[in-house]
Amino acid sequence: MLTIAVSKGRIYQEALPLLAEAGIVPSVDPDKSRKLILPTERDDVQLVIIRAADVPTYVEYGAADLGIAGKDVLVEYEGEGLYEPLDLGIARCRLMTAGPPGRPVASRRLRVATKYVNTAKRFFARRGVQAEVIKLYGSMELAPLVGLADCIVDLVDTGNTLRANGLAPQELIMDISSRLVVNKAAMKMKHGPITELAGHLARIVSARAARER
Ligand code: PRT
Ligand code: MG
Repeated sequence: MLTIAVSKGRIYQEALPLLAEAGIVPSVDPDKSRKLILPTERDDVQLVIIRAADVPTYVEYGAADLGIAGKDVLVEYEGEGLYEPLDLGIARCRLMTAGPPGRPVASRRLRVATKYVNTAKRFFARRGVQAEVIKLYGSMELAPLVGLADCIVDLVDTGNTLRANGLAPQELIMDISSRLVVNKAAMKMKHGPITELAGHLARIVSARAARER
């Protein structure tokens, strides 16, 4: 049995057609069911539905053999027990700094609000900027509006969320897409089925990319 960890939101929506092309079709709709383990039409594959940020943990500890996770989550996780064999090219966005347009550079240490604490610290350290990073769990856009922070580090897609809150994108930290991740021990123990699935997904992804060109 192969167990694949996927989060329920936009990654699931975009992963579903990819998985379906590889013959993996859940036999229950997670939006209509409270089940967290979804059997699929392939009796050798099941999905577990978890929070996006928990995917690397499940895969690193071998509770799932494979997972699909955003590069933002993987970079922030800083784990060591994961292979990342394939960029699935889905759930694309950019990890950016953002803040009120035209605000003068803070005279004190820059205060940054984000849920990507490790990534933000590394980004500002690399540029030699003294930053105090404040951990938030959501609604980062609010922080500069109420004086909690000078800027934020968050994901940007259309930019509508920033604009709606009077913020502007500033610097690109990295381009984001979702990746296939694999548990290291499973890669040895279930080498055949995992490389077969990863290979199948890789062919689907490159066929898609060729169509988009
Ligand atoms: O929902 P839950 O709290 O469990 O976790 P989650 O919110 O992290 O899950 P989900 O499904 O919302 O997002 C999971 C993954 O999707 C992220 O880790 C990214 O890899 C990827 N992704 C791609 C995005 C976006 N695009 C995105 N735009 N995740 C979030 N956003 C948010 C962003 O945080 C901001 O609030 O959308 C807003 C910006 O969008 P625009 O279009 O207004 O710029
Ligand atoms: Mg969400």
